Amino acid sequence: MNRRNFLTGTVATVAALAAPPARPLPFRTEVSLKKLAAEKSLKVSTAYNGGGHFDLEALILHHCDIVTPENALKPGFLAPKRTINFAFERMDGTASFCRANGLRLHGHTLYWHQTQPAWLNDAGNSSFVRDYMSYAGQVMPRYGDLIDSWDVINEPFSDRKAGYRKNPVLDVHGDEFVRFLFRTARRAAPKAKLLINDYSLSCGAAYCQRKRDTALATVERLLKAGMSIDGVGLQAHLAPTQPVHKTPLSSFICGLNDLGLEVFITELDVNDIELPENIAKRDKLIAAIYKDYLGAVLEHDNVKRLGFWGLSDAEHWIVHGYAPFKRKRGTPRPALFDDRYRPKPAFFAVAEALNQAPART
Ligand code: 9MR
Repeated sequence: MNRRNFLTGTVATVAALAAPPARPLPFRTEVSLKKLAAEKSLKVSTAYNGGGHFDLEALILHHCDIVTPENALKPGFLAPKRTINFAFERMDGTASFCRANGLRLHGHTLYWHQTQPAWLNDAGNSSFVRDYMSYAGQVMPRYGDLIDSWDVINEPFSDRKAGYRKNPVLDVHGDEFVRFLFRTARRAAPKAKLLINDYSLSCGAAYCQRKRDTALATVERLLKAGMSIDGVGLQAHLAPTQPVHKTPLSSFICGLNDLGLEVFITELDVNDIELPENIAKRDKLIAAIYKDYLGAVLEHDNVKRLGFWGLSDAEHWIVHGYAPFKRKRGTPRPALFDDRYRPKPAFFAVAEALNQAPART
């Protein structure tokens, strides 16, 4: 082999390593959500719980740019007790899958009251600040080459009153705690976009309006106090019982834009509670909910990412996990693909919404 052949061979080998062969999809389709989204300057993400699901990974590669570890980056998962041996195995597996296939990561989450371990949830503890900084310093840089963004704090706002939810740190230390978390995150993940992420921001009911008002007022106050925040994550766990109200949702997104903030749809899915049992009818109604929602959000230039909380019914929290409300008869069908990874009307509705979205900058 001469030098030229050797070099060409090396380049080909490196290229082969960098771009593994496409995986066969469990069904045939040319439509790729990430390609449609790219035409509108949007990225597509999905939650994935890791564990090497071959068919699901093929779907993720075909449709997504970014993976959100569904559970593996939660403090309660990584370090349920004070320890120096964090449970990195599941997350390392997901990171390898992303690294090998050119996918990026969305970090979820640095703080979430619901699964927070006690040792990272007591601001009265004299080692709390040191513990949190050390936790962030161990976890965030480990995936720094892959991370695009972090939910620095997840679900901080109350469902019952204006302001933060009642819990051991937020209720007592409020802004001070949030500013500490963002400072810590900025230090440990300097290249990542840093977000506040929350739910119940899309509906027309009074409690959704209160949360939107609280979110907007809070980020404005934090920005004025000098906190460095890049955007807000809209979870978008939708349900026919909490219909999306386009006008207030749009003015919320515009309000965030006026503050210079980006918006990330982070956890889109549809809970089919109270929809008919007949699958064809149900799927059509689910698809319409996806389409209506995207019709409301995609026209805004500051919406930068379309994120699903799982692509398939085969591994979906509403089907298999704990969901606070769930249909009584018939298995839920919340995702774009069914439990055999076949596209459902919701998938085609999302593709159509992306096609119809106005050109964006
Ligand atoms: O989908 C996640 C499920 O597998 C977990 O059991 C649960 C508790 O850790 O969290 C679910 O994900 C939630 C996300 O982290 C925050 N927003 C609401 C999501 C659905 O409950």
